[in-house]
Amino acid sequence: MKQKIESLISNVNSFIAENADHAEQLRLKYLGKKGILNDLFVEFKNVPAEQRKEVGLLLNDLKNNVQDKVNTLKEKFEQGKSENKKESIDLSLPVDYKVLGTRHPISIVRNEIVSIFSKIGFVVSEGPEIENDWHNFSALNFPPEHPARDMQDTFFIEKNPDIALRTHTSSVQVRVMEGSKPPIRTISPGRVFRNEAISARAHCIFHQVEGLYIDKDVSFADLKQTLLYFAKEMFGEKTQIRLRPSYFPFTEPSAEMDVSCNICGGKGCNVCKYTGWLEILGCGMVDPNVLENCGIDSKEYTGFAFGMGVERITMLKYSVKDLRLYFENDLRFLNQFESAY
Ligand code: 2NM
Repeated sequence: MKQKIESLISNVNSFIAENADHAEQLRLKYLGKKGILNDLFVEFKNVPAEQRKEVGLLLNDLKNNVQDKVNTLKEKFEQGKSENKKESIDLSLPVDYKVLGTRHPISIVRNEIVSIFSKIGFVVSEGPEIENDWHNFSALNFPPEHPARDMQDTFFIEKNPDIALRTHTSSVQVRVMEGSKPPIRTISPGRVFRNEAISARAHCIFHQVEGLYIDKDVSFADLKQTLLYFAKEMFGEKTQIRLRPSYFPFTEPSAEMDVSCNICGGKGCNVCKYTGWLEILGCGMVDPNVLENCGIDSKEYTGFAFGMGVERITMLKYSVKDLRLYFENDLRFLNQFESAY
């Protein structure tokens, strides 16, 4: 037993701990309820009388050594901890700052358009990007032979002539009209798809925001005032608008809206091609056929609608010269945009 205790003492003295847990493990191993020392004290009862004194002293040595070792180790690790703490609030250390991403310019402008119309009671509606012929064309008064229905202009799914990628977000508004009663005041932002060759000015995927307002006695004057409010909010208080007659299958009468060029202030520059005006959206009074197709009584209700391309407005707002930049995800381009939106 004497030898056993001596070897344990030397184990304890050479014990190495890497952290406070190790020190605690040492304590439990020797001083715990089921620890080595308890076992040894039980064994001690059988030690012959002439050895008791010597073994007893050794046992006490072992106990004290363990106790001392554990105390010193714990003290050491405690101290280490508080030294670490001091370091963690070292105010002279350089900041480990994270580089924040920026919002995509298309999202910034889309959010801004939505927010301008939200302020006058338009609520956002969304719908599927894969649409059937009814919601994308027929309900919107497109005649059966309209060129937009051609494979060359529209992406059809699996050559199924009934299912295609939506070519405008008016399809969302057909769904809104079918599913609710006037008054309707809604705005539909979203991606649309057209089978076009990609260039600096055209892309097969782009973003639209379309608006729709239906109620009793909605007039062209309401349309004009709403769009004037939008133009001033978007391009500045001094902005003027003009409407030119146009044609869309789903509106009658139809118009295209220009805003005064805010780059040259209307004097003429290369952005407005020396006209002083920039075309930004299409609009009109919803054709009574469209209202009827969607289950709205065209004798009781009238409405106006408009649609704009987010890429084009973003180009004007940020002088972006090539549409392809929006899709390339080049950080040198994207990092130039910062916004609260
Ligand atoms: C435009 C131009 C004119 C339009 C029409 C509709 C609907 F669903 F109410 F018939 N939504 N959007 C519309 C009208 C869109 O985009 C150039």
